[in-house]
Amino acid sequence: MDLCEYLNLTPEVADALATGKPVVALESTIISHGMPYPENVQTALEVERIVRENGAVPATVAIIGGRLRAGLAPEEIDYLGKRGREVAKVSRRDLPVIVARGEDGATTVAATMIIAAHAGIEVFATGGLGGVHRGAEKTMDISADLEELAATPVLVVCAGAKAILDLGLTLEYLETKGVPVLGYGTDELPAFYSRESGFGVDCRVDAPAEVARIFRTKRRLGLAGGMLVGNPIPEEYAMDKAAIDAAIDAAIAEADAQGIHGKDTTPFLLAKVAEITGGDSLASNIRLVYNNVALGARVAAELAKL
Ligand code: PSU
Ligand code: MN
Repeated sequence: MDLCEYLNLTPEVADALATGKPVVALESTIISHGMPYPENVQTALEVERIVRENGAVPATVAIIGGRLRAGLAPEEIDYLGKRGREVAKVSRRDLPVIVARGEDGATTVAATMIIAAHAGIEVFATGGLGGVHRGAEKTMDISADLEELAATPVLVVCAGAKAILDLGLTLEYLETKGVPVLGYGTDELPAFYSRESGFGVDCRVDAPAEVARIFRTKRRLGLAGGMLVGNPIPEEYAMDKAAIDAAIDAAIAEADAQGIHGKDTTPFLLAKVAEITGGDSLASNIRLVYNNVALGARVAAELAKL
C-alpha cells in the first residue's frame, strides 16, 4: 500500500490529470494559519477562480477526516478557514499522526508537495516559503519545506520568503541541496512584501514557457527534487521596506520574549506582523498570492504541452 491509498481527488482534478490538462496545487496552511477569517476563505476561493481564468484546474490540498485530499469543495475551504489555528498544521512529520487518527490537517508547503507529487501534480503556487529562520545557528529552526524541495519533484511558485527568515542562509541551504531557484522577471530573490532582497537567484526567467522547459529538463535529467520560482509582488502592492522590516523585528522580539518555538513560530510571526502593520500587510499578502497562482497556472499550461 502506498500513499495513494489514502488520497482522494475530486472528479474534476482526477479527470484533468488523466487527460493531461494543467493542474495547480494550492496549500491550506496559508488558509488556516497564514491569514485571518474571513479574508482567508475569500482569498482561497478567489485563488481557485484565478487559476481557472488562467487555464488550469485548481487543487487545494488538505487532510479531511484522515484522508489526503487534492481538490476541496468550497464548504470544506470555509470549514478550514473558520477553524483557523485549531486545525493541525501538517508538515511532513505530522502526516502519519493526522492520517492514522482520522483528523483534519492544513498542509504546509512540504506536505502539499508530498500530496501533489503522489497525485501527479507538478505545479504548486502559494504565498511564501518556509526557510532558515533568523538565529537558526542557535535554534536550528529550518523549515521542512527546504528538505522537501530537495526531495520531491514539484515546482513551487512563491513570492520569495518573508524577512522573518534569513534569506541568505535559506538560499545557501537550497544551493547545498541542489534546488534551482529562478527569479521571474528579476535577478533577486523577492522578499515577499517587497520586490528585492539583495540576494541573487541562480537564473532569471521571463516567460512561463521558459520556467516549464527548465522544470521538464530537470525531470528528464533524472535529477530528484523540485524547483523554486520567486515571483515578485506587483509594484503597486509592494510595501515600504523600512516599515515592514521594523514590524518583523518587533514580531521576532515578541516571539523570543514569549518563548515561541517549533511549529508555532511561523504562524505566530505571520499573525504578529499582520497585527503590527494593520491591514496593510494582509492586503499585500493577498495580492501576491493572486499574482503567484496566475503564474502557476500559466506555467502548468506550458508544462502540459511538453
Ligand atoms: N510563509 C508565509 N505564509 C505562510 C507560510 C509561510 O509567508 O502561510 C506557511 C506555509 O504553509 C509554509 C509554512 O510551508 O508556513 C512553514 O512553516 P514552518 O516554518 O513551521 O515549516
Ligand atoms: Mn520551524
